[in-house]
Amino acid sequence: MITLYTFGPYFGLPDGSPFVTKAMLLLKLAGLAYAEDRGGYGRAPKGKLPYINDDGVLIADSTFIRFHIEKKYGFDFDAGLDPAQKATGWAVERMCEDHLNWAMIAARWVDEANFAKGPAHFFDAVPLPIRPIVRSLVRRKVRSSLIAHGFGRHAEAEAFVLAKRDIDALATLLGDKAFLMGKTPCAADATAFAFIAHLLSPTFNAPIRTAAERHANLVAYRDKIMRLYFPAFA
Ligand SMILES: N[C@@H](CCC(=O)N[C@@H](CS)C(=O)NCC(=O)O)C(=O)O
Repeated sequence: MITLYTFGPYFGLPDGSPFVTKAMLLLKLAGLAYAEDRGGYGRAPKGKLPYINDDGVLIADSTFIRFHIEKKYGFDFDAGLDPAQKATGWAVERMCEDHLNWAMIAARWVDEANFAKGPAHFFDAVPLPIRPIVRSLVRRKVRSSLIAHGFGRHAEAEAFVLAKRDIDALATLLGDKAFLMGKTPCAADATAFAFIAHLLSPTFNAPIRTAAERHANLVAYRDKIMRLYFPAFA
């Protein structure tokens, strides 16, 4: 029995976090049934979601969830790919998770209007007297992490130049293929889908959303994977 710890659906998406969305798709691609639990954040082994509990074994981090699925269930997400395709897939994952993600965090957590429509709602369940305090403490923590990483030190226009490169690279790599590496989804599709779906969320007004919307293939890819694996959100 696998339990996936999640934030829950937000912004018209299966989860408010792209990393949780990625983990959901990995489990679905591997054909593994799982239950969702929205109450695990406080006990997260690495202080972040997602993590899973697989028959008593805790695995934290979406990539380690992938490795766990591959090892325990013998499911090879990259079956049929040649070494260069596997390397490209890995590079795509790192680009989305460790670069493009920061642009998305900035668009959601720094921009006032987007914050109010988006992440501010993560705290709706916090009792009212302390809600604004918790909300602003977490927001300050996120801003500090943007500075610590370095992405948050760029001017908005500079950050956009960098993020647009990522988005354009995703669109170029996908081309007119069904999935990133051809006719079958691979591990990198779980990451790419999660980030493209989050970028395209209509909740947020941001140049990175417009840049993604300009690529018809990215929109069609999001729509197709949503229909296939998350029909309730299609
Ligand atoms: N490397 C991690 C990243 C996970 C991550 O950044 N999760 C964020 C949500 S998008 C989180 O739980 N943040 C809460 C916090 O940092 O307190 C993974 O792949 O699972």
